[in-house]
Amino acid sequence: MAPIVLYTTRRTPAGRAVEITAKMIGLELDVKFMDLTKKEHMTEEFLKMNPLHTVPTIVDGDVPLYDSHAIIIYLVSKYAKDDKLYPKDLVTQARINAMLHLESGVLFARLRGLLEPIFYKGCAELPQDKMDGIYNAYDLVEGSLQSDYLVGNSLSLADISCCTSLCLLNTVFPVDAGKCPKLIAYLKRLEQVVPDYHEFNTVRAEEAYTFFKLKLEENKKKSAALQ
Ligand SMILES: N[C@@H](CCC(=O)N[C@@H](CS)C(=O)NCC(=O)O)C(=O)O
Repeated sequence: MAPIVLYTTRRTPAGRAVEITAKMIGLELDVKFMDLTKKEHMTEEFLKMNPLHTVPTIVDGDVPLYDSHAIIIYLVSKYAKDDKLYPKDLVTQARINAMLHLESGVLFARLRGLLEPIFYKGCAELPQDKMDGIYNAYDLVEGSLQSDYLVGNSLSLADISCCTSLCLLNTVFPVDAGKCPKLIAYLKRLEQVVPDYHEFNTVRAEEAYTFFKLKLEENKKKSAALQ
């Protein structure tokens, strides 16, 4: 069987969640890194696979699927040897799903709301209300951490999904250890238990941070030159 193809970028948290999930269940992927600045996700061919033009997108056989949360549930349900990452128990699944929605609707959405205008739209500043939204998101995760992991006492898709955005957020906007000690300890724990955390999260988040600083500086110079 040909490996599942993953269209993604090195920096995207959503794509990294798919890479980590595949690694954890021993699934080989044919990873194709795309360049969104060259609009490779807006081609007719890509839009046929994913009309939302987002990465990650996978193609399993001849079936294209998109949205990281949908993809990681699909991969574990279809290919994992056991259900540890997404237990069949419906209450546990509902709790994991709630955290996947937190990742999608709060963590990733607020991260994207801040970074995208800088990466792609020439924005030269970080609006305070958006920064406040990031620190409020940290408080929400702090409050959600009732044990070592987001759901129950073992690593699940909730952690795999949330840690990708959290790692990048924490690199760019460091978590205050005084205000969110559980979150800091949680991220350190995940560094130990998620396979290749350093490569998938730390290194890639640093790459995003470098790009962020470069673009912010470039945008500030352009905006100053216009005044
Ligand atoms: N909810 C989606 C979000 C994916 C997403 O927005 N990815 C960004 C890259 S970080 C993207 O593809 N942006 C291009 C676009 O929206 O046109 C997921 O989890 O897969």
